[in-house]
Amino acid sequence: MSYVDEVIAQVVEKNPAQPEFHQAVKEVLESLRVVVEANEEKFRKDALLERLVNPERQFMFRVPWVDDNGQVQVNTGYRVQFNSAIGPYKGGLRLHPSVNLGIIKFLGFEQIFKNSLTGLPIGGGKGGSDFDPKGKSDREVMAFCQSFMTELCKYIGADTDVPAGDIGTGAREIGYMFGQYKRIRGVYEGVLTGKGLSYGGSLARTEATGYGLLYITKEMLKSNDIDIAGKTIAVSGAGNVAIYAIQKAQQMGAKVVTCSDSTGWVYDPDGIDVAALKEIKEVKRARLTEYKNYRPNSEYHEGKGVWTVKVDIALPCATQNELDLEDAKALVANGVIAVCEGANMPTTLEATQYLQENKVYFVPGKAANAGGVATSALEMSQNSERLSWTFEEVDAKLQNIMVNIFHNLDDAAKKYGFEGNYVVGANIAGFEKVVDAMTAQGIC
Ligand code: NDP
Ligand code: 2IT
Repeated sequence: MSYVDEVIAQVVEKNPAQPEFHQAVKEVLESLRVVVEANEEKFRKDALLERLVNPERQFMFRVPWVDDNGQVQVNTGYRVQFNSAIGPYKGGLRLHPSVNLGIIKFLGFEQIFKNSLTGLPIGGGKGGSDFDPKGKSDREVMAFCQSFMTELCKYIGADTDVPAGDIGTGAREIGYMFGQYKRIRGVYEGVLTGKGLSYGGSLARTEATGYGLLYITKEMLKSNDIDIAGKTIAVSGAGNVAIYAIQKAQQMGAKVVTCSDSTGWVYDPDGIDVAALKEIKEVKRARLTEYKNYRPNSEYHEGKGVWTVKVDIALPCATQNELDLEDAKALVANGVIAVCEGANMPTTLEATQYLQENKVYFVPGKAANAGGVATSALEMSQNSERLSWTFEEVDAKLQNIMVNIFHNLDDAAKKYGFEGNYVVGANIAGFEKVVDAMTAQGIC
């Protein structure tokens, strides 16, 4: 059995009931086959792949908090410190009822290669809890966040591990967590990113993931002689990534006709009204059913359906495995040109393969959504020098980073004979720097 197959089999056997983690490992290791085979003897001797797929450290802890009825609730908290070869652990905190160890491990594993692709000195980590912020009062969210940080603060720090937002963790939650960290540890430091602007946050971090997705999408299309202006786009999700992806797509002259949340989706033939979407999701924290009140010409549908709309470009920006083989077939039948992932692993392995076989340009999340964590790293830099850069300065750096990511992965794909396969390109380009750093640092 080849070394890659051996390690994949080990991961499946040793991590039962963690299908998302298996999926992420399979995608990465399959892509690395060509590099691993060229170095098989050395990598095997050094157990390089075994070290790559085993987190350096993982924490699971009890998070008790009191709800508005005086009832004690108990959630589970997680932080997986996956790989610190190229910098302090860096990655978001997901708050969603579906969170479990396997989900956090898949996200932490992806984060290693994503962070490497940014070219910035950040290692891979991820955390979160099965707490559901939806429908909770501000006081309940604060009680949860304070309890969560009371334990988490023992393991993180500006030079060791720097968490940030993800699904369910936005500016409000980061604020409550930062306050509790400062109170317990007694240090004012950049231990979290995505902070508010009044206490060390970076301009453009809120917009960064969505904007970055569009910067790389535009660059990828340009290098294939396609102009993004005038294209029709389907976006899924209606959260942080989706909102700013829609905004930037519109600024680039494209028309985004859909968005979605966990209960339904919107089709707006005139193009999504970003101001309305922001008010519904960021201010009122309401459902998308409200969108029709702002735009009578739009349609609201219960359930799933974004990928059935005829579009040129699809940008999945909600959650993992939200675009399956059936969706990929519908997109291809409707003539889709490109799929670029705003979310982490939103496309199943079968769907990815089908899209690639049908000549759809496909940019994987670890490259396409890296603008968020890249800008988090820029927030860390600003915190370290105790200065704040302008929006234009941060945005210009972000654009530069996304353009470089595209060319690095495009070049890596070409170098190994996989021209146009951006999945292989991203995994190899991300892997090379991590392997270099791991090898230089000896067996650890
Ligand atoms: P938000 O919580 O702001 O928004 C998530 C959106 O996706 C919401 O519209 C939510 O609907 C929908 N959603 C979440 N879970 C599900 C589900 N199980 N089924 C259907 N819809 C769902 O999160 P973000 O926008 O920050 O994150 C979206 C994706 O982007 C995630 O995969 C995240 O890991 C990834 N990402 C985020 C980055 C960031 O900087 N925030 C950076 C890089 C990647 P509802 O409101 O109904 O829950
Ligand atoms: O998946 C991701 O890259 C994020 N949720 C952002 C992580 C970060 O540290 O900004």
